Amino acid sequence: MNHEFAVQALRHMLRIRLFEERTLEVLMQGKLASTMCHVSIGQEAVAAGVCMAMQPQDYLTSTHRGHGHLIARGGDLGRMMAELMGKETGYCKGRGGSMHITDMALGHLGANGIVGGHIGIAVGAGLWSKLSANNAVTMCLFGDGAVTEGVFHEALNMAAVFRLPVVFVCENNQYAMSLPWSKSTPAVDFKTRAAAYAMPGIDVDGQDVAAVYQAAREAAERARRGDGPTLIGAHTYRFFGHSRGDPSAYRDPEEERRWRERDPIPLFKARALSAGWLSQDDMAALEADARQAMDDAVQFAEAAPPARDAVAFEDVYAPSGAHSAERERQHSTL
Ligand SMILES: Cc1ncc(C[n+]2csc(CCOP(=O)(O)OP(=O)(O)O)c2C)c(N)n1
Repeated sequence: MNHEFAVQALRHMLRIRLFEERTLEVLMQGKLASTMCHVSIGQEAVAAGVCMAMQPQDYLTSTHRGHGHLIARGGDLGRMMAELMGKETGYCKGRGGSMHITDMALGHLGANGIVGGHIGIAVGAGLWSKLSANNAVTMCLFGDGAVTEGVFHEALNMAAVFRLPVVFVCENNQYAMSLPWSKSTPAVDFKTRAAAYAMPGIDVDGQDVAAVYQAAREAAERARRGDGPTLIGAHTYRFFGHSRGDPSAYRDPEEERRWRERDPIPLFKARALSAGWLSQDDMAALEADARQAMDDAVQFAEAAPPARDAVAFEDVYAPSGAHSAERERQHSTL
């Protein structure tokens, strides 16, 4: 923990927070292509801590609430905002929207609207890493709702049996839509759950970016050494409703107040200041820089042409030649 770490951690968290606040603003202005948009405000420390533990060659799989994961991985804010606005210059040429953003150049294998769907994809990536010895670890982020899906069990089981380099991170924000975590599963911590798969489990304070980073880094090092997967439960809270239009009437206002008191950004600022990692000036500069980046992103997106109907069916299938050439290459590597 030092100045460099603090700059990166705060930079990521501020960018996630401001990007999502701007997203809600442009949504209210009717500028998004779809009203389907899930923000992770309150959960920024998980995305930042996990992605900071990654190396350039690593992979990441993400969820319907995934803006923060890509931002912390270094995603392009302009292309993200353009995607949300349904513009030609967006990550998926404006055809995917918030829940399908992918950036293969960053090893980001895609956000996924199917709860738990990408846990299987992460295991596939982990298997590829093991077979090709590419020294990559896959960070697999999912919500607490995914823990009760069948694929969670199948994926952890297979990753454990093959000792795959995958780090499973449950971003436990306490609710799957309106279903509280306490009502969806018995009160078992992640350390105990992981023991059923003979892998280490870590329960961590998801509002503490340094703690998340340490847990993710330890797990990534273990995976890279060839010692197999780890399950991390990062306990956090979404400050807003499930998606736009959800006033969270099912939540106790007192519970919301308690969690908002543990907002990861002010918590980290106070710690960084008292430890001497950051000065007030450093923090003001980071905030100004993030605000400018949001203005640039919105401007880039607004200036772009809308997605074209004519390309709606492009990129759905790989060209047959390219597909078989790639398969041949992979088979020869195996
Ligand atoms: C397989 C599947 N079942 C149901 C849904 C509908 N759905 C969308 S988000 C969601 C809740 C997911 O909760 P969680 O995994 O905890 O993530 P969070 O929204 O809290 O980030 C549900 C049930 C879906 N998209 N996919």
